[in-house]
Amino acid sequence: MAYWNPRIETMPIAELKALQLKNLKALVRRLYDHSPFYRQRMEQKGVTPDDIRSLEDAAKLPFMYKKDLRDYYPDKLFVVPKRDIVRYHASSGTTGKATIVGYTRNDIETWSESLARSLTSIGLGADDVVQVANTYGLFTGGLGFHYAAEKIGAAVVPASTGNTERQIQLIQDLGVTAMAATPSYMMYVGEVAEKMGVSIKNDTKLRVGLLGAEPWSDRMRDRIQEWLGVKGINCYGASELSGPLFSECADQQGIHFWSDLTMLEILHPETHEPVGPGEKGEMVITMLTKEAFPLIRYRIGDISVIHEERCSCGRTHPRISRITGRVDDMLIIRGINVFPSQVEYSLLTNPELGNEFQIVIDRKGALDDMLVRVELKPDAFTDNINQLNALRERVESKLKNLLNVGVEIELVEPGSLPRFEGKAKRVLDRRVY
Ligand code: DLL
Repeated sequence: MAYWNPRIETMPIAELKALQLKNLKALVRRLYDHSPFYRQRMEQKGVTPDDIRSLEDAAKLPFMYKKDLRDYYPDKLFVVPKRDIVRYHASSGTTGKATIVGYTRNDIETWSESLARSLTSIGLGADDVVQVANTYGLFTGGLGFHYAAEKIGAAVVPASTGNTERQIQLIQDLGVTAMAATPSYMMYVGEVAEKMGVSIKNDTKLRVGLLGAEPWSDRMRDRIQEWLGVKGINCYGASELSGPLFSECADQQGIHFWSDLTMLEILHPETHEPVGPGEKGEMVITMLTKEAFPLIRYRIGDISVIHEERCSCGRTHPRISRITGRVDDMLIIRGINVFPSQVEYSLLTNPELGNEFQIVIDRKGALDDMLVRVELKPDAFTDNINQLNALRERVESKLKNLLNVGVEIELVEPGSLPRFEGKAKRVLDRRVY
């Protein structure tokens, strides 16, 4: 079993917890002294850095929410001078504005180190050829896997998304052994390969899928394994945390969370009090060493379970089970985060449209399809097809520009969509994972 950083990865649990506490104390002190936002939040809760004497004391610290990221857009939560920022990434916020994340040089280094440990734990190394089929750009998937794969000495094929036939050609010609992608794109690659007369299992060296950025199931993992001969490794992360940061090891017993870099709590779904290992709840993440954009007790919204016993691979850091859902209404369409509130925000900028809409998500073949049905206002209702088509195209392109994902719009008659007495149910998610 190879380790990237054996001393840290196999550190005795007590020592690891001591290191985690040391890093937590330093983080709280730094933010109390240098971040007006965190200082104010801590004062509101009546907590000072001196109150943090054990890991349990973290429960005294204030939470941070996605809403805070929006309220302090774009960089008001950064705690380093602008000249120390070397990179920005962004991901969708709950309304029109994206969430911006800034990185110092050390932040990029820590991010790559975290994922390099994960890639090594799967058994990847200098002999591997890693095709990165996650989007390069503001999304963190592409560059995240790129830097980590280079760090472990693998050869990177920076294919990004799309042009699937060429991806398959490259897999064959360059002897690609691992591919980073969303699980649904991995399946799509399998489908296109079959149409081209290529069997991923028999005609290529592809054996590992670094898959994540969207929910998927054990069933889908087994299908990818049996059909394509590709071991589906679950990879987890988020732009606010830096990007893809963690994965399962080759033993596939949960996603290793590096405790020297992060602190993970699981909250009871109703009381929001921390629960123990083995109990399902909402994940709350503290990034212990991030410089530009640190996070204390960030309510990321994902639901999982933590396991603390040492893994069969020898690593002592805790693991989480597959993400089973979210506490909010965030949808993930082709790996891209979409909030129904963003859809509403964009639709309402069109004076011809009414207030009622419905989002229908389907999985046709391997990839997600999103349809938005929206009511016309009575005075915009017409049987002039050209006029309606022009309106539909305008609404579609506005929405696509905001969400970064293709959407089909269906304009419907005023009053034809369901009305709700209680909470509106605007999303019909028909996907089966
Ligand atoms: O999805 C980063 C990433 C890239 C992770 C590539 C893994 C692989 P965001 O776009 O900010 O960042 O979305 C983060 O995606 O809070 C989860 O809800 C969801 N998510 C990420 N990985 C998984 C996974 C990237 N393995 C949000 N299973 C997170 C289920 C996942 N959901």
